[in-house]
Amino acid sequence: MTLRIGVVGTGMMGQDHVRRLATSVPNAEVVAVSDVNLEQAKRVGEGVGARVFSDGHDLIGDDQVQAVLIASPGFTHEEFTLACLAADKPVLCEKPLAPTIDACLRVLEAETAKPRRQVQVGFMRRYDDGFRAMKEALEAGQVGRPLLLHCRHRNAATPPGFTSDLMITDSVVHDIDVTRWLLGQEVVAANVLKPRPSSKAPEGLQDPQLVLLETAEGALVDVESFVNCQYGYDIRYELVGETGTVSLGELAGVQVRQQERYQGRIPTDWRERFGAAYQRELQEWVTGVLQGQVSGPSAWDGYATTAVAEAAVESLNEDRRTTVELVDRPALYA
Ligand code: ISE
Repeated sequence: MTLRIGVVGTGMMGQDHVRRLATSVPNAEVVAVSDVNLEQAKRVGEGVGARVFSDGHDLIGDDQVQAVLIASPGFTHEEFTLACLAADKPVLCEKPLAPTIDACLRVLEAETAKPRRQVQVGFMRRYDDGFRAMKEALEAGQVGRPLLLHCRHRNAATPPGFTSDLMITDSVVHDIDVTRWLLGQEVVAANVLKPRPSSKAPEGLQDPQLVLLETAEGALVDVESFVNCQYGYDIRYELVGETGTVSLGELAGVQVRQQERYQGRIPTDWRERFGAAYQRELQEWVTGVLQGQVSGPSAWDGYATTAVAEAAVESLNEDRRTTVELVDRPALYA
């Protein structure tokens, strides 16, 4: 059986997903792509023999399309996800589920009217071997009760127009999701500290930031978000428990020791660092949908993460600790 997929958005991530779905995910076929940039959509669509639309709604309504992957800009996610729910089509939506709490709640409302989950959010770190091993070590009791989580999230450079708020809503959202998933606790408060901005960052960008999160059971999480670090894409984690620590391997691949030096590769960006995670994410999504179930990160995860991100942005802009209030978790996401 093959899942016929439509991909909304053919920018950087859309192209990456189309290529992977078309070439290396078993039982997946990309039958349609859409983008407001029609020329780009045509180039991407022609490469895989897909039909091409300029409007994502037309793609979602197309009879050939059985399931939808949304990789368009964040502000369009709500309308396309709601359209997929209205058309009864499973959807994998890139993060964020939607940029505001209210928009996420509208998606929750639409999905909870259904008997089963249909929405998955693209928090791909949950599919990474290293992140999974950290969670397994914690759950096996190897380090005792978790107390602290140190997260480093560095990008080499930002695209034009990147803002201080986006450092949280575009980047730190992943660390918020990992915190909730790894520790199995909601985040209840945020406090953003602002060191001296790097002279290598564009004028006016508060880069780096230190985002402090407090969890419901009192663990503390510090996230360094540094998006113009210059040297590559660098993700590091250390979980500190009562009896030990778990660290995420720093560098993927091999390290060469030679002539009194050692060398290893630092990824260029997240597509390289998390390539295997994206692969597994798509594969599990396709297999699940073909079996009639969607089980990856849920719309609830998307909502909770956006709620924490909103609180953190408020802290960033108002220089104070902010708290997070979530609505009751609907039974669909128990
Ligand atoms: C980017 O949009 C992503 O989603 C990456 O996973 C993240 O690490 C990066 O910081 C974001 O800009």
